Amino acid sequence: MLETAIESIETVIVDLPTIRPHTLAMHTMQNQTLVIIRLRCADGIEGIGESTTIGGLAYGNESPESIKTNIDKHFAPLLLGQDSSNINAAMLRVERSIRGNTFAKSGIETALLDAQGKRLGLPVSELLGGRVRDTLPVAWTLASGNTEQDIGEAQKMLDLRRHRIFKLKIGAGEVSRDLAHVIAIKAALGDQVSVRVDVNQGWDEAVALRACRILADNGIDLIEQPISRHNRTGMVRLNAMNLAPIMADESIECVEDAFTLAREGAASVFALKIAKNGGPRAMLRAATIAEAAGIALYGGTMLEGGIGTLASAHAFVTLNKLAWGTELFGPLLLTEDILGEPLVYRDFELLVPKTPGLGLCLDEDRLAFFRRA
Ligand code: MUC
Ligand code: MG
Repeated sequence: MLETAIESIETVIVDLPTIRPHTLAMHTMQNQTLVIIRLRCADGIEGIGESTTIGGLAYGNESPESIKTNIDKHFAPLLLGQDSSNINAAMLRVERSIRGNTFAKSGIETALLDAQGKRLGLPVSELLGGRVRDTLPVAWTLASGNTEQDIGEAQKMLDLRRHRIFKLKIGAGEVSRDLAHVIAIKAALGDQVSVRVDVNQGWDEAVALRACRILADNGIDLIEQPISRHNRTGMVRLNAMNLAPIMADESIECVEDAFTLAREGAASVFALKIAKNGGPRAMLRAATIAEAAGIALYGGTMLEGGIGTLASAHAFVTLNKLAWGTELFGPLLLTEDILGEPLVYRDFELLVPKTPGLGLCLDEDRLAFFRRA
């Protein structure tokens, strides 16, 4: 048997509490559910991946349970016995037989990259062509649902020197109340911070036309996914108004969406996410399309734990330009960790490890404790 053959793929669902309820337009999170992938090879190397979404099926087309079932029943039989060191061939084999399922694909590709990095003694960033920076700026999302609490939380983050970019989750509530909430937070935090909003598709175009203008007039730097992902021409019209920059998030469900949005001029910033594109390498293909079209980049998250966060980080550090920074704060939203060592956040940035693979190890006891029965 080939030394680098894949011998087994195990999926583990882990439920972890959040530090507070996290309210998005479509769902309020009380905890986060991670799907951990353990890909073991004949040479004894284990690659670790993560496929995580938000709110069951509230955000994307895959749930933690469907991700686990689909990897167990469909991905694993395709991959067992295949060469884990040839990531192109392994992912092509997956791509030929499995439509969509980008979240599951992302976790599998991450595990392959981690395994190969460990085998070669290289960080994943080097497998992806090499890093151009060692740290990444990290935004924090204010989503307690309460204006005063959000202001206090932002001030604490500034004092800790952990975050100075804040993203506000709006779109679920009454529009005038949402706008007042955002304006109050921006006024309290002042010009030393960047305040942005994520509407998570919550508005129709008529509301967005008025609301985006008010947000821009009040110093909001970036407006993420104001309207439905299906209303692409509406995104084009909003983008053409040249108010605050419009960022596409849910509009990008695959690399091909990135091309369509770029061609049509639907956004001036793209939120890049490994889960939405089908893995770190697929995400970098979307980034290349954006760069060629003159669209600025932002390192997004599906609020993954440490594994998915580091997989994203290793890919983001290879990008020439990341004008809008990242929001790789997922592990900081959780009260518990399943990694041996927590990720290092310092001076408003995340440090990306230089040790082989993703640069992490699992805490087996904590994983056993938090895994779903
Ligand atoms: C999203 O839509 O961007 C990212 C940060 C956060 O709080 O929610 C996510 C999802
Ligand atoms: Mg978003």
